[in-house]
Amino acid sequence: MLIAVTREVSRSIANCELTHLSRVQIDLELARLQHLRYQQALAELGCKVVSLPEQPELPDAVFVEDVAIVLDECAVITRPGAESRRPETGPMAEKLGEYRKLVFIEAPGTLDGGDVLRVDRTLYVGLSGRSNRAAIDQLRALIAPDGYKVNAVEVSGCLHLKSAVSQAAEYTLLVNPRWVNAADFGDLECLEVDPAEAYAANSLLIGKSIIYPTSFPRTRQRLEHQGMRVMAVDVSELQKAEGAVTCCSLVFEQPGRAR
Ligand code: CIR
Repeated sequence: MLIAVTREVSRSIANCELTHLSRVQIDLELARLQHLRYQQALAELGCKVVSLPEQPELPDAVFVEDVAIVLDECAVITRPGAESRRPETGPMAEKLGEYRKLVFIEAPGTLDGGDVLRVDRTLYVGLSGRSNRAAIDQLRALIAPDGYKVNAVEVSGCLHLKSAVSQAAEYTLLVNPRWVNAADFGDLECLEVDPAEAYAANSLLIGKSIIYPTSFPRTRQRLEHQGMRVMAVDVSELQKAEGAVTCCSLVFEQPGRAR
């Protein structure tokens, strides 16, 4: 069974971190409604949604992806690059401890889960404004004994690696080639976003379907043309907080699969 851990949208989301976007007004009620629909999409695709309560004082806490990386063998609790986000990790560690052994990224390492793209037993980790080499080295040491490879990837022009590239099918990545070099991903097939839709490279693969924002119709057409099953969700308000679809959940097998 797949578990999807989510967290309700904070009433303080208007004070979220912003790096590449200008602050515009966020409609909190609409953000919550969109988040609910997103969770319904996860449930429709077979996930058991474990929805955690709002953290009112932590504006970005809805973006749970950034505070942990859940593998079959353990959950890595990150040390987010933005200091304002570090208090999000404790409560998530408590929850994930119910499912996995916990390991931790420590100072001077900084790592956001949004910078980690896992394909089978390879983790591509973005060197971004949020994640550094010290954390990548720690991550490698923590999970190499379980047979994982950790590859650092240069990323520029966007917040996280997964703003630039995400998994759209078993061996296919959706990529914005202006922000990341497709050659860094070996033999994986790369489908490019439509050039008019820079932010369109973030899709959430669940089984053989993808949860995907309604705001990128041109790239969606490309995906559907490749035969991919797209479940479109409107996440306009979360996008104003520089969020996307992967960042609002932590999806993992319960229990972890035996190797
Ligand atoms: C931040 O800047 O940390 C949040 N406002 C957005 C985080 C989005 N996370 C993600 O895409 N993994």
